[in-house]
Amino acid sequence: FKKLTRKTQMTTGGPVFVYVDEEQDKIVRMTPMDLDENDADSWKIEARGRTFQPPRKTTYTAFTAGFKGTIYTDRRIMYPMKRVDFDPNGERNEEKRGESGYERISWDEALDIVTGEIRRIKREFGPGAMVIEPSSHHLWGNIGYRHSALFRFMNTVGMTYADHNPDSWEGFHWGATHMWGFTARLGNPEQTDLFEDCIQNCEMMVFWSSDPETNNGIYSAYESTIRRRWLKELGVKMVFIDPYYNNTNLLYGGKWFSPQLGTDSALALGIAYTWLTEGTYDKEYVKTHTFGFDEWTEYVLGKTDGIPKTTEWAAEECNIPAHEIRALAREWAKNKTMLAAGGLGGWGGACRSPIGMDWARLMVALITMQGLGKPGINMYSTTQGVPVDSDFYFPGYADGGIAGDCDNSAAGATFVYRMFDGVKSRPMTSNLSTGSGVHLHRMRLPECVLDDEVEWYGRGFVGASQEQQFHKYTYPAAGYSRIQMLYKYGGPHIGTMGEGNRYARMYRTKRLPFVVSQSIWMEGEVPFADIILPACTNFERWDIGEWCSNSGYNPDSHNQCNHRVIMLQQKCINPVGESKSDYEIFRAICEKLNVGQVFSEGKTDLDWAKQMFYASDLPTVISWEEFFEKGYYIVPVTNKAPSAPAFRWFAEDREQDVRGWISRFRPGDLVDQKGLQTQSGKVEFVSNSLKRFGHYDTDDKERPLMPMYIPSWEGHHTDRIKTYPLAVVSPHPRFTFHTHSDGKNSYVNDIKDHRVLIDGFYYWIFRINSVDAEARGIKDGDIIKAYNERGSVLFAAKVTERIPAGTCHCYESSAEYVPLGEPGNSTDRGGCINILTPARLMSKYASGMATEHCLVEVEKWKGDN
Ligand code: MGD
Ligand code: MGD
Ligand code: 4MO
Repeated sequence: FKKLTRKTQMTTGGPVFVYVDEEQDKIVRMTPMDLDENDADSWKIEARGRTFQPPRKTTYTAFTAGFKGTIYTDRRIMYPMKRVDFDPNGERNEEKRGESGYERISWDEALDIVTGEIRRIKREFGPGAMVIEPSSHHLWGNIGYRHSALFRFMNTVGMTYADHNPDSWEGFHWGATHMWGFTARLGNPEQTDLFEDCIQNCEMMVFWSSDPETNNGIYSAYESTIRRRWLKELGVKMVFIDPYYNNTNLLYGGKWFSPQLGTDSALALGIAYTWLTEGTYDKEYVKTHTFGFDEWTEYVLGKTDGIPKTTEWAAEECNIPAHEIRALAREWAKNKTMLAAGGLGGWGGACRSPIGMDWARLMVALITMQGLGKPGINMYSTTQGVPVDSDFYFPGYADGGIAGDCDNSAAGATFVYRMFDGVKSRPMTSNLSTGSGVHLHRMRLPECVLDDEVEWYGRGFVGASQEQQFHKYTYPAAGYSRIQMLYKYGGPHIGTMGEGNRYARMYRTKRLPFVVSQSIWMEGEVPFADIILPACTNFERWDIGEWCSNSGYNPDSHNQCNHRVIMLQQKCINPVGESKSDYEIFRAICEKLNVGQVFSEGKTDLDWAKQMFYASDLPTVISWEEFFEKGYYIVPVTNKAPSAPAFRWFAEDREQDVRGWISRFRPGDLVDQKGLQTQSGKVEFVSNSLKRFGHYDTDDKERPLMPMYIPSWEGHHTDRIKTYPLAVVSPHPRFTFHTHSDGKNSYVNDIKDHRVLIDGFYYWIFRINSVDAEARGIKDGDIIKAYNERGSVLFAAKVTERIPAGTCHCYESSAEYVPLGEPGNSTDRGGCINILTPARLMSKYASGMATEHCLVEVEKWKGDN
């Protein structure tokens, strides 16, 4: 055997030891980490007569295990490329994008074309006409991350950022914030120290739109699996409310409730009705901790609209028998119950649906009625809140890295002051993407290109106040030019954004004169670009980062992992082909534009990693040399602050004492440092913020003043159900991280629950009940076409009883977009279910995505396009 070198790297699915054959410059193997005796001790919890301690190793996901396959795939972009019929000085043939081929060009030529266009656009159109758009998720590492290197580049050159919608949070952000505040978490609940509370006190878990065995909270691989196993061993009852018999349900058993899509709010109201009429809610708590409860009670009992929300009424809507709803309500009230609303403590596919805002608010309503914050009673999903030391400071990826952009990241909270001295090293803020600058909405990108004027409310990732999301935006902004150049980073949107075909159509028009794609793989939207710049993966460059730590609107998210793992992400191999790190590409462009020194300060990515090391608490415990050698540091738990479970302070009417971005450190919305961020300081069943905004009874139809049942506009009460009778739920894929690791000819394609090989093509899977399949003559493994007025997509049928008749299941985020005919107007064979989901926003004033369910018809594919 050759001698292999062990390197350390981090991924969205866990940290890895990477074994490298340095002679061959090749990655040979990747494994999870085994912690050794020099690493800090693990935490320990005493509960119900037992001691619980996590295993001394890390876990990783299928897509992390398969990383080698995506590094060495033939789908890697090996050198810079130019679309064959694109001539920056002559005919651009914009309308041929997506069909033309590519020719290899040199880095010099590519950089000359890109910088030539940047100069031209700045001189001809002025600021703001260049738009840059990365995606939600980036390969791991605080230096290379999009909030870091990309923002520094964007702000150095002067580009407009296409604002992201709060995709993961939608219903919590646009809905729940108006009930309990927590804008600094975009409406999600705090989770600090809840695992200890859960294992000591909880008797029943209700997983509602929550599948942690699939979603792993976020980024935390299978760290929480053991916690649920312990709960199971202790006899904690588990209930699952999910149209799909999800993977967590599959592993732990427990009662499965499968509501008709778009009707969860009716089910929630049926439960509330039972508690109200049987007197099984916490009356004292509700009296002292809520606002508007009586008015909401009148609605539930039917005194305001004449419809009592009885379990019979709910049964009719959601297809769950009334006696089962009553039994659930009674068990819930009888036991100390934790509500896992979504996979992280918040989130959940239901929050990304047309009923997302009401669903999220009703989750808050139910847990409040039972005494939110009392021992064993909380909104908790088992994925966060383990007892790690969160006071040891290391930044997360949303803390702005080497950019320090306080407008577009969490840099201004803490990190920017530690990272930059303002003399030798400076942050790089935006001249365009500021509160009052120029804005584009990622989900309205096609309209911003194709339409003359676009309007929307709320930038999305805004956590300063509840009111901030009511701000109105127009594109183009007054005095700024229209978009002349799209600098795209990766290319997933046809697989991830509603009515995905819009993105393909956007590219094929003269209204978009220049498109650059800086990408690692040839996939999705990438082959619509004029110039393609090949980037490399994090395994081919230096970086630094902490497992699971996004920080920002997910404060202390490292507490999903059983150990805090801070890692020097070592360069394992040289960049494949002629690819370069994103940082080096940005630097090369900046150098040609005479701003190279401003961008890089003369530093390499490793120099920046070292600067970040010194900006953290690491130097107090380990030297740079030792960290560089060993590659990682496990934060000990010895200095952990005393246990302060989420919402206990609220239940006990004390000042907030949990960790993270908490109101106490930004008390502008509080009175006497007490209570919630809402106007009343209480959980508002009638929202004062919505009342002040004033649209609840006119045209903000999907967001009434209090949480109600508003039937889904993509559901069974619409006329469309006659033409498109099947409702499809499209949650996050189990075996990939969104589009990361899908396709690309990697081993992930061979996972039989991910894609299916039929006649030489790997089709994405569409799960359909045997009744619906039989009615259409569809058999397991058939190629089917799912369609509606938005488009059509081919899939491999999986006939299953894990989904009831009338409902189908299809993961979102196919990385492949393979149109059979004209791009944007023909059937896709890649498997982008989001071609069929709505582009409509949650409501007129809530610019969230509502893609989680859609109506379609399905047939056996007849070979048409
Ligand atoms: P989802 O997969 O959207 O996850 O985490 P979540 O929002 O918690 O939904 C979870 C469950 O809700 C699914 O089982 C789905 O069937 C169910 N569901 C969907 N709609 C409804 C509904 O209307 N009612 C009910 N009762 N249930 C419903 C998301 C989180 O996951 C995020 S935001 C990201 S970015 C990460 N993505 C990701 C990934 O792509 N792959 C993997 N493997 N893990 C991931 N983790 C993260
Ligand atoms: P990602 O897969 O994260 O998807 O949607 P997107 O943000 O659109 O896109 C990442 C892109 O960046 C990929 O093209 C990848 O190749 C590229 N990339 C990654 N790392 C690097 C790098 O280091 N360098 C370069 N140059 N490129 C890189 C995610 C979004 O999807 C999310 S977060 C949610 S929560 C939504 N969930 C959801 C749902 O629940 N249902 C439905 N139907 N749709 C959904 N869409 C949303
Ligand atoms: Mo997300």
